[in-house]
Amino acid sequence: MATTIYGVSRSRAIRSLWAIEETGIEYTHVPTHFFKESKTDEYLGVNPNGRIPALVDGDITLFESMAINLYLARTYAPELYPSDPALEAQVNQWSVWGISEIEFLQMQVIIQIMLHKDNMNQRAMDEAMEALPRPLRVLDEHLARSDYLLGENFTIADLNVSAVMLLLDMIKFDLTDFKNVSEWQARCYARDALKKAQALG
Ligand SMILES: N[C@@H](CCC(=O)N[C@@H](CS)C(=O)NCC(=O)O)C(=O)O
Repeated sequence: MATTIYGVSRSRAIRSLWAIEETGIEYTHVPTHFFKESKTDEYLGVNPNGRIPALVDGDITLFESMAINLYLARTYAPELYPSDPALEAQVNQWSVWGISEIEFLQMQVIIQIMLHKDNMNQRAMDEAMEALPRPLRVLDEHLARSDYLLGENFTIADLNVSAVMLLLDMIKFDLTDFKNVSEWQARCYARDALKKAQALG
């Protein structure tokens, strides 16, 4: 069965490139850039949103990084995906939390830096930076109890949340007050699969 993943590593596609590297399956990487290449008719046939990442795995075509990652882990990396429904619910909880509580805020800042750099809305940036400690405190307190989000082992929940948070570096958010978060990030970011995904371009 042929597996193809679309997207460049310096984008949100890193999340799914990291996940597919964790599975160890064979796949084809099509380094689709998010400006022009994601708007071709051919690519729009894969992801009608014109965004990266996207995955084609045999008969299945998927967009949305979190959905792709949950599918990849459940199908090809069961060690990263708990079978117990209560733990699976926590995987879903943290994955949704990452995009709704962290990504939403950090994107407010990134949009200003990347798209409006000559006319930045400083107030929007300040408000987002001031709002970030609230979810980060929740994460920090949770990680005081265990090395990873679901306990002692790295799971797709850790990958999904920490991959979202790769962008915190770009906005130079100071994590000094969130020691458990920084230590957990270091554990997650030391994984070989992430390094391989980052090297894909
Ligand atoms: N919610 C989507 C967001 C994907 C997304 O917005 N990707 C950006 C690159 S970081 C993109 O393709 N942008 C092109 C565009 O918005 O036209 C996901 O997580 O997969």
